[in-house]
Amino acid sequence: MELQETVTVPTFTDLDEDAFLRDIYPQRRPAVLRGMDLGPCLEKWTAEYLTEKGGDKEVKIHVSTVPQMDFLHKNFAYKTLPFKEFVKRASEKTHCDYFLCKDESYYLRSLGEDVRKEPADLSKQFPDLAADFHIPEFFAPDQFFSSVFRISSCGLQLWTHYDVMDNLLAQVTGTKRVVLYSPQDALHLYLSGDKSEVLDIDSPDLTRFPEFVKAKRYECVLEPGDVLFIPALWFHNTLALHFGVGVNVFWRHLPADSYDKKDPYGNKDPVAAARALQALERALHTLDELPADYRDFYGRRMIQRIQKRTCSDSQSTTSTQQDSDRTSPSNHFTKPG
Ligand SMILES: O=C(O)CCC(=O)C(=O)O
Repeated sequence: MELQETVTVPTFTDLDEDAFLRDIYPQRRPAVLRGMDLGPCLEKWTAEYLTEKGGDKEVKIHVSTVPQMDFLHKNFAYKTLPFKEFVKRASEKTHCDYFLCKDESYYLRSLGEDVRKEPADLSKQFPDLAADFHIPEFFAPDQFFSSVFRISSCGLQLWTHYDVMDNLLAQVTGTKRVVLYSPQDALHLYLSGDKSEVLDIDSPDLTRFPEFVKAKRYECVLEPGDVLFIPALWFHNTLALHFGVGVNVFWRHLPADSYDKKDPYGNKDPVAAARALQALERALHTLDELPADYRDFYGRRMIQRIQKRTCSDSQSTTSTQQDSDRTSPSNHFTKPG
């Protein structure tokens, strides 16, 4: 694919908490942090060690006949295996024991004890291994949301999606390519909920997804010991270049009550955003009362109003109360119910 602008995510070496909070965090842009103290996991977490220490705990995993996992069309199956058997299979290329085919791919995104209610926490689900991993102290303890094991077969690619919390993705074993897109490119990513419909980001079908070339691609390759800061709402797509073990840590950077309380994954839209989206659905439903040419006209007026009011790269920031009064006879779009 030509034309898509590509940017390398900047790498910062030996940053301490003060430098991160002063120089990186406020930019709200991804950054690779190198040389952090992640603890003994860096030497210890081989497939053999994880197999031995992780034990027989049952884990729910994704298994797929192809390495490119697709959540929208569900080209994978959820299966359960003892942790040590899962690690063995994820670290080998072909399997004697398998579910779907000899060279199937595996992925673990660890879950909480009660998967519907509790976020994943390494210290609860894998206490023996958690002691090996030191979480970078870049946020207050009460902002902590979850720590999630990410273990993948070589070649495993995870679909492009966003999460609603700030995230440090630590690569412990193996290397991983990560491609990111800014939240400001959301309209070029063909979203279905929190996921992009463009599955093959390296060779996209531009007949189906012509706008995708306009999305700026941010890219990095994480080496063992690297930590990628993924600000909330930044889209990311990961590709394991080897058998890979990592941990990611989500933390809340908005006030705690902004988040959906029933969200063990950290990917439900903030409460106010969910309400606004519902209000939009109601507004669209109301437009259905009109003939097509009126729907088209008022739809365009709504788009203009939304752009002016919300997009930081439109003129909205300079729009006056007079503009806003002129474009909207009533203010009901600004106060979703
Ligand atoms: O590293 C991976 O496998 C996926 C990471 C991810 O999606 C995340 O940290 O939110």
